[in-house]
Amino acid sequence: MKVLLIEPPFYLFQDLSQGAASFGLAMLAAMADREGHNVKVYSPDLEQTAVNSTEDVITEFKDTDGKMSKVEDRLEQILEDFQPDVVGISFWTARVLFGLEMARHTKKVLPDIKVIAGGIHATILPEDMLNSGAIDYVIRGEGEFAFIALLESIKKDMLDMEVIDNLSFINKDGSVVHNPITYCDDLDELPFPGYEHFINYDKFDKNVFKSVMFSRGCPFDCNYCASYKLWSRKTRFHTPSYIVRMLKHIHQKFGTDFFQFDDDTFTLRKEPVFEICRMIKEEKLAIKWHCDTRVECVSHELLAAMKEAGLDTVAMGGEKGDVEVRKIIRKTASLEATEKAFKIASECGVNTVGYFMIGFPGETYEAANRTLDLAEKLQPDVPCISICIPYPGTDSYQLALEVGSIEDADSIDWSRYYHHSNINFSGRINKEDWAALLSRCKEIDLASRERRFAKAARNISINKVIKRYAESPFVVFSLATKSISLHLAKRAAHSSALILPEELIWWPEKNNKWAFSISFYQLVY
Ligand code: B12
Ligand code: SF4
Repeated sequence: MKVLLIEPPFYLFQDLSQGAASFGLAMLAAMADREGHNVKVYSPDLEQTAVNSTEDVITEFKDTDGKMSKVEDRLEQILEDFQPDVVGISFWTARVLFGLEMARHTKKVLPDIKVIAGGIHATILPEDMLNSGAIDYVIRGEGEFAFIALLESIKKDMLDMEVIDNLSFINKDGSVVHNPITYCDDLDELPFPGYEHFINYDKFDKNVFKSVMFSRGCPFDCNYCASYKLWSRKTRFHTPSYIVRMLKHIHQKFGTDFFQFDDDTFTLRKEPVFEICRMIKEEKLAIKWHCDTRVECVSHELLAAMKEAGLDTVAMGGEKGDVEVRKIIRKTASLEATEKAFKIASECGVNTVGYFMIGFPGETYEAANRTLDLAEKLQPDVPCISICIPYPGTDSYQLALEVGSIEDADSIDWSRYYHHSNINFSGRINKEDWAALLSRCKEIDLASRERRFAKAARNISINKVIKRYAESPFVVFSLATKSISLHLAKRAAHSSALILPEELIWWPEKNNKWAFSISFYQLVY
C-alpha cells in the first residue's frame, strides 16, 4: 500500500526553523517500508527550514497571514502525485489544529482515503480526534507494531479491528472502542529510523536527522509531564550495540555528526551508558551529542566518560527554587544535589542546559522568583526558562482547573500549548508581577548570552570557522551577519532576542523577528 505520513506544521507559523526531523514518523516509515509498503513523510516545517537555510529554494509554502492555504496547496500536490491509500498524522498538542486541518483537506482531495492519528495528543484525547469527523482511526501509545497491524487490516477491509492493540475506533453503533495498550518488549526488534522517506530529505541540513533514543519510558512522576501516557512508567532499553550501530548508520548515510538522545532520562541506568561510550570510542565515531537527564542520575565519572565519547551538552532540570513547589511537582532531588550536578558537568567540560519553569497552577510571585534565583545561581550555559503549560493528561492540568486558570476545557486554543506561549496559568500571579517575572527572565537570558559569547570568544579557533564555512558557506555567512548585528542591537536596546534555534529557550512574543537569533556561540561550537 502507499502510505503518506504527515507532521503538521508548527514552527513555520512562528517564523522558526525546526531543528529535528520527527523520530516517531521516521520509525513508523522504517516499519512500513520493512513490511513492503511504499511510504513518504511530509513535514512542512522541515521543507520551510530547507527553504530558509539553503539557496536551493524548493518553494515558499507559508502564507503571510499565518493561514494554511499554501501548506494545503503543497499537500494537495503531494496527494495528487503520490495517490496514497492511507494517511497517518502525528499529533502533539501544539500541532492539533493544524493537523486536523490537514486531515480535512486530505479527505477533500481523496474522499475515500483512511486517515490515522497517533502521537501524544491523540493518545490522551482519542475521542476528540475521532469525533472531529476527519480521523478514521487512532493509534494510542507506542505506534510501530500497531500501525503495521492496522495497515494490514485496512488492506483486508478492516475485518479484525478488535484484535489490533492500541487502536481506538468508532463502532457500528456509534460508540468509541479502545482496544488494550501493549508495548514492544524487545526494542532492538525495531528498524533504524527511516529518515530517507522524508520528502526532499536530501535538501535538509544533515543534522536534522539527529534524534535517536536509547530508552522509552520514565519511572518518575513529575506532575506536569505527559510522557508516561505514551510510554508508561516502565522503562525499556535498547542494547548499547544497537545504539552504536544506529549512530554509525545515520552518520554514514546522512552525514549527521551531532546527535540528540531524546530519552526522558538518558542516564537512568549508568552501566549501559558507560558501555555506549566505550563502543563509540572503539568505533572511532567522530560525533558530538546532547542528552537530557535528571540531576540525581549523573556522577563525575559518568559525565567524564560521556564527554570523552563526544557529549557536548547535558540538559537537566533545575525546575524550581521553592522547596514547597518542588514537593508539589514531585521533584525528589534536593537543591544541593541540583547544584552539585551542574557543578560536576562544568568541571567535566560539558556544556549545560538548565530547565526551569515558572507559572505553575497555584504558584505565587515569590515562589516563581525563587526559581529565577536558582537559574541565576546555577549559571547553566543555557538557562531554558519555560512557562508551565498544563498539558492534558497531566496533574498540572487538574490543578489549573482547580485554581480556575482553565475555565472551560472545550474553549482551549491548543495551538497556544507550547512552553513559550505567554499564558499565565498560575491563577495567583497578577498581571504586573507576571510582566516583572518575564522581564527578569529576559535579563537572565541576556546575561547567559553574554557569558556564552565570552566563552566562545575564549575558545574560538579559526580552524573551526573555516571547517563550518567549508561545510555550509551560506549558513555561516548569514549566522555571522545576524549574530553580530543582533548582539549589537541587544546590547544597545536590551531587546528581547532570547532564543537559540536548537533549544527554543524563551519566546513570549509571538512572531517577534528578533526571537530567532543565532548566536555567535553556535558558530564556533
Ligand atoms: C525530542 C522532543 C522534542 C524535540 C522535537 C524533536 C523532533 N524530533 O521532533 C523538541 C525540542 C523540538 C520538542 C519540542 C516540543 N515539545 Co517535545 N518532546 C520531545 C521528546 C523528549 C521526544 C520526542 C520523540 O521523538 N519521541 C520518540 C518518538 C518515537 O515518539 P513519538 O514521536 O511520540 O512517536 C511515537 C508515538 O507517539 C506514535 N505516533 C506518533 N505519531 C504517530 C502518527 C501515527 C499515524 C501513528 C499510527 C502513531 C504515531 O508512534 C511513534 C512511535 O512509537 C518527548 C518526550 C518523549 N519521550 O516522547 C517530548 C514531548 C513530545 N514534547 C512535548 C512538548 C510539550 C513539546 C513542546 C510543545 C515544548 C515547547 N517547546 O514548548 C515543543 C513543541 C512540539 C510541537 N512542535 O508540537 C511533550 C508533549 C506534550 C503534548 N501534549 O504535546 C512531550 C511528551 C514531553 C513531556 N514530557 O510532556 N520536543
Ligand atoms: S523526569 Fe522528565 S520524563 Fe520523567 S516524569 Fe519527570 S519530566 Fe517526565
